[in-house]
Amino acid sequence: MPDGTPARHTNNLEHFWMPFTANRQFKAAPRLMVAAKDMHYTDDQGRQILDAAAGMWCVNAGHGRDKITEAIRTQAGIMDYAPAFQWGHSGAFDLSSRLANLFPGDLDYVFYANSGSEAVDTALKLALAYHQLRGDARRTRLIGRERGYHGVGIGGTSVGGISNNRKHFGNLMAGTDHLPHTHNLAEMAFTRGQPEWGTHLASDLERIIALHDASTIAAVIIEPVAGSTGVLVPPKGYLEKIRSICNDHGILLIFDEVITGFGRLGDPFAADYFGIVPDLMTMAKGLTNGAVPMSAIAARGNVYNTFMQGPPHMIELFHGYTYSAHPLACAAALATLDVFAEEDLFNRSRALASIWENSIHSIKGQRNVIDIRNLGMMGAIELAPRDDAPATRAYDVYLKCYEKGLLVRQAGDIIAMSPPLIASEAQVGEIISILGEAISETE
Ligand code: PXG
Repeated sequence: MPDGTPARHTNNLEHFWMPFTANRQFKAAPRLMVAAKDMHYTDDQGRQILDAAAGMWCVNAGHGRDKITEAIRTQAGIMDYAPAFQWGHSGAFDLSSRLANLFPGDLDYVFYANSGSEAVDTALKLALAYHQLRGDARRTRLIGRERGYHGVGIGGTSVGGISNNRKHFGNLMAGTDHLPHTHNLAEMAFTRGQPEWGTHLASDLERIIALHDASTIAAVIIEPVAGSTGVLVPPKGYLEKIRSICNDHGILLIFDEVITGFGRLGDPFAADYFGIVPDLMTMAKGLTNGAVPMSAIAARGNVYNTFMQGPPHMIELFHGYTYSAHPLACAAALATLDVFAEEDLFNRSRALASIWENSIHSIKGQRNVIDIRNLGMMGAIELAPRDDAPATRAYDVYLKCYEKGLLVRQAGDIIAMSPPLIASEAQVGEIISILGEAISETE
């Protein structure tokens, strides 16, 4: 220690309380990464690990992209930080114009936060305030969906639908309800792309509206393709029906595009892919290629303009973060958008998606595989749970993959994947071949 007192703690693995991790299990057999470039991580043993997860769904352009690294380095040397409250810097305005051009429809305004969780809680607050400012203050109810993941803020946890993420945290927000999820193995196992079955489940929104009355509902939040829970692809016509029910009842529709944004489905956003314009859209992850934390909320003109009504000297929205539109994040995001454009990565993603689909479905027939699903460059394989030991089979597959040099994600008994959009055809083949081996070697 600089002041001469002996260190109280040695540098070991004990003190980092790891998020969403079995801390004791991990620390007994750690997996430590030391470098990352393009499609690979390097671990502390010097092994190369093929990244089939884009880190955690975020490194869409692959790791260590020079242009992005250089932009961050340059910005750090020029101006490390600038407040975004009553103050500005050009990066924030440049980025917002670029994003507004990329967004579908009249999603023309951008608010910044630092994580998907903050983006979601911001979007929920915007929905509440929007209705209040319109004089419709009874609209306070927020509707999510079973198995939905909207981050870990109290708002996102409340509209989220993953039981483990909710059950330890008390009552959460009052006045939420949940649509049913759309997963049904009997009806849709091994579907390529969007299932035919399940469109009718959107009508449950009508049931929820009938129960609570439309006049009490502010917004519906939905992942266009549910990611974290293990890739649930929306049935054909489902999202369209949700949009039209929301329209009929004056309810805002929020698309949580934290995973689906920035080319994952071969379009800039899932909203483009499905041809649906939500009222608010959250994004994070791919926005900076994972290089600097940043998230954003896109709002339609009518939402933004609802706030721009009082005297011009008044702050219109009492909300924001110290690091909203952080200069390093703006620089990273601008460079990321350049990389996406220069390499035509969204179209590349679309072209690769059919190869991905054929490749992932080739695993059908392997032991314990009960479903395979895909859309764009997302995919998942569901395994039969072991009797009395749910999630252990997929965890074993996940570990075997790691030992064989492949990073995937595990959610319960599901293996989920989202390779960087720069993956070669050969690397897609390698991902599926290693995963297939790991599955076949797992009891
Ligand atoms: N919304 C969605 C749709 C997400 O997928 C968040 C919000 C929250 O983002 P932050 O940045 O606060 O984590 C997410 C995050 C996984 C996995 O293994 C998924 C996420 C994060 C980490 C792991 O599926 N999604």
